[in-house]
Amino acid sequence: MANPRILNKVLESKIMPVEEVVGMIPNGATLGMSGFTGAGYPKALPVALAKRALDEKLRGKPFRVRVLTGASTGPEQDTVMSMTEAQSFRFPYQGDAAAREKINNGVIEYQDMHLSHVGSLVRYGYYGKIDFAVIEVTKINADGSLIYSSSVGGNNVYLEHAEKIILEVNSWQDERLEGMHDNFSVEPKHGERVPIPIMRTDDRVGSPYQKIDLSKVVAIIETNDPDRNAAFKAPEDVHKKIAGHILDFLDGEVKAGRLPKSLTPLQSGVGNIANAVLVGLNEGHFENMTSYTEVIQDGMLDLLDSGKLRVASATAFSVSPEGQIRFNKNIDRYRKQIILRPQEISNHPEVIRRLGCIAMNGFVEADIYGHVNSTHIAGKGIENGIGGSGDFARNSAYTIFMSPATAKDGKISAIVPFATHIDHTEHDVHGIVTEYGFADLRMRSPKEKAKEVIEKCAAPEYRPLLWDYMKRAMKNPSAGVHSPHMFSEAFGFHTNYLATGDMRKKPGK
Ligand code: 0RQ
Repeated sequence: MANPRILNKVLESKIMPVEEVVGMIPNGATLGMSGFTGAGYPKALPVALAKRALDEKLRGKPFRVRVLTGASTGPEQDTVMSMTEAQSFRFPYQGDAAAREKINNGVIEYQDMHLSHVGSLVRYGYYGKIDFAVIEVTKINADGSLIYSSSVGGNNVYLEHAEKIILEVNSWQDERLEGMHDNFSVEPKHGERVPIPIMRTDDRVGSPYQKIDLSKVVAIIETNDPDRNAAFKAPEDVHKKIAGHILDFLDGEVKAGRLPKSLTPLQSGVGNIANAVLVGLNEGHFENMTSYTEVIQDGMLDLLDSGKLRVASATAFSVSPEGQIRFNKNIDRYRKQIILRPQEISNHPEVIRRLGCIAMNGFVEADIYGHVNSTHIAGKGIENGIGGSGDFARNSAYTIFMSPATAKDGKISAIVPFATHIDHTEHDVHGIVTEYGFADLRMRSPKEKAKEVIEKCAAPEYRPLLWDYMKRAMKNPSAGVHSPHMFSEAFGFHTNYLATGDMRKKPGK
């Protein structure tokens, strides 16, 4: 029986079982896949690639491919393709435990990249020839144009740039997603770009449909599989306190006349803390807000439901299974309030700067001078990646980073003398928040920032240790005066942790 989601006759004739399609992919191929958070990623071909990698391994033949995506994906892609070592190279973001382990063990090469830069880098050929674009869609129109599914991410770039196209038409995705996407590509060449005409969060500048070169399509795979996003934890006390400090800060900015009562467009990062801040905003008194962000998570749906948020622009959904049910139930209303754009537009510096966004993202560690590490544990192993945090941090009107003050039962302080990896420099960071308070770093010199960060954000048991370092550095002639640092001790917290399992305990003590 004909698939009502595939209305183009030429493309309909290309429907094939996934077992046949996987044979088209040569060892070493580069694939540009859809997918952003656990949304809109291909569900069938990655699993078939993983099986093939195992089969070939048994026969003593290598089979590995290079995988570029929008951002993180779901278990059918990152988990299985990492466990089977089917992916040899991964770009530009991941958030998967199996992928993380293989990356940190050197089995997968990973390049972590600002998400707004992906399009330009791919178009300029830095990743070589893209052999196949593998893109999940909700529907194919009679003219062959595509209706994307629950994410847009880098789809436009991979479809434009790849030699061949494989489409997965997923009947699980709600057909009423039609109309939510706003497809608009940045001019490929540097120097020939024109302004992106987004003046307000809800401006639509492109088309709900994606046109493609139909002659490049080599296969269509039919699927009926759910997106898989993890459920959010209910906000804990620590998260609620962090949210409270942020709300107080924003209140102060409204009172000072620097922000309107509806705030400026919100960008909220991934994870439980970011979601808790959205929950806090829903309980607070700001009204008529908008959001120019990357992902729509449950907290964003709450804000849309309560009417406090008028409109949200993003590139993907990252809703829990419960959130998904709510989304499908109210999709006709959400369609008027939510716009999904390519990640090069959702994260575009020009638009973020024009709108004056309020960026709120999680961090792994921050140092006393306000440098932020979002990505690396003890400066060596990757956690997830920078994602869009850099795009928003550099260009927003307000750049706030948030985290609990400690990790691993207090054995790790998130506030350290010197961050072991720096994703966001002191020049980008306006505020650092933990459950203990909000360090306002605007209008402060490095030494003034250090006082603010230690007093407002560090856990009480770490404050004396941080002051001890800071005071000795200030007296030490070789530590310098502007941003005093003693290189022999700057990573003392980390070397303690590696030696004793606790940043507070020196080896042998
Ligand atoms: O580990 O899962 O084993 O318990 O890191 O930490 O506290 O649950 O916080 O889920 O909000 O994630 C920075 C990772 C925070 C995230 C990060 C361990 C901790 C725990 C997670 P367990 P929490 P969150 C752009 C937004 C970069 C990308 C970004 C992130 C786990 O926010 O990936 O900003 N950000 N994208 O125990 C050792 C430390 C640690 C530590 C935390 N100092 N040392 N382990 N952990 N700090 C826009 C988008 O919308 C995508």
